[in-house]
Amino acid sequence: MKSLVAAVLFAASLLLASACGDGGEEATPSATGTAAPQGGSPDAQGAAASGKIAFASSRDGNPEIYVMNADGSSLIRLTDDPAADISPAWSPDGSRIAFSSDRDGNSEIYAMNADGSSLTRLTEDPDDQPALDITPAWSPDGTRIAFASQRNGGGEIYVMNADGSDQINLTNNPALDMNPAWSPDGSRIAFGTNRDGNEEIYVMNADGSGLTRLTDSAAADSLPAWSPDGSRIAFASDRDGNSEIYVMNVDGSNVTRLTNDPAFDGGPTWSPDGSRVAFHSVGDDDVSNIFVVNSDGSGRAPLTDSPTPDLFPAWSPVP
Ligand SMILES: [Ca+2]
Ligand SMILES: [Ca+2]
Ligand SMILES: [Ca+2]
Ligand SMILES: [Ca+2]
Repeated sequence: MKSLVAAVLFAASLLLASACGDGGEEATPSATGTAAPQGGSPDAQGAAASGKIAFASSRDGNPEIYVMNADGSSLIRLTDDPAADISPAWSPDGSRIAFSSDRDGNSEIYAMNADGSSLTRLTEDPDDQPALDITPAWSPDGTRIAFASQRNGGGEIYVMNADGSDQINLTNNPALDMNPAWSPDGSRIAFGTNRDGNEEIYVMNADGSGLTRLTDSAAADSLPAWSPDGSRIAFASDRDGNSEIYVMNVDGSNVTRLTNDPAFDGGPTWSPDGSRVAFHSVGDDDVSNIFVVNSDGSGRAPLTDSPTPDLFPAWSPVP
């Protein structure tokens, strides 16, 4: 079965891996591979950069997890493994980062300290039943981690304790359910699903009940991210011709577009104060970099400028 979950993962891995072949010549060392924002950045317009942003990048040869300051400075690599390490997600206190990696044969969820130490594997599928376990999301109280898994054949949203115990599925639908995102009060989980024929954003209670659809477009609506105050959800959609970042109220109303450009914009993540949204954007050079935009759509600016793809930004919830 060639699922969309797999396609998304493979597409991301391909993006990350695409520059590996020629990454040896021009690739800059990680310490200098990040562009400090220039004059046109949101910082220059008055908003203070705060917190840290984790992301995946293949700038050192294969997909690894990195962290940088929210202004793009002080880049540090956290993982060092030949496997694809992707989809970082912060614990609410900023002390741990969950991510997915296929370093043990098939994609599993792992967690490490925010400095890369104390790595722990949280999921483990039987050898004869390898399944993708991807896109972790930490609950706001730090006790649980939601993720998407194909272990039951389709793609479902699961939740487990933060130590990997008590793994249960919250969705049970032949369609592909993916990319869970917790509401800041922990009561609800938004996610993407193609159960209506194309991808839409849904929300459910944290126990899987109360399922509600938030988007209704013929386009692919995906990758929900809850604003820190709980009032809005950012997401990616190609409803206007190419993938852009949008924001809507949590009941699906009042959709506004934050980006408007030919690039493929995806993977939104909010700053701790809700004033800005970081995302990845694939430009004319087919390389993805991390960008930031003010939450009113102004001040779009790059945070990274790497010849290799940078993807899956995750803004630390700690300012
Ligand atoms: Ca790696
Ligand atoms: Ca797995
Ligand atoms: Ca749709
Ligand atoms: Ca775009």
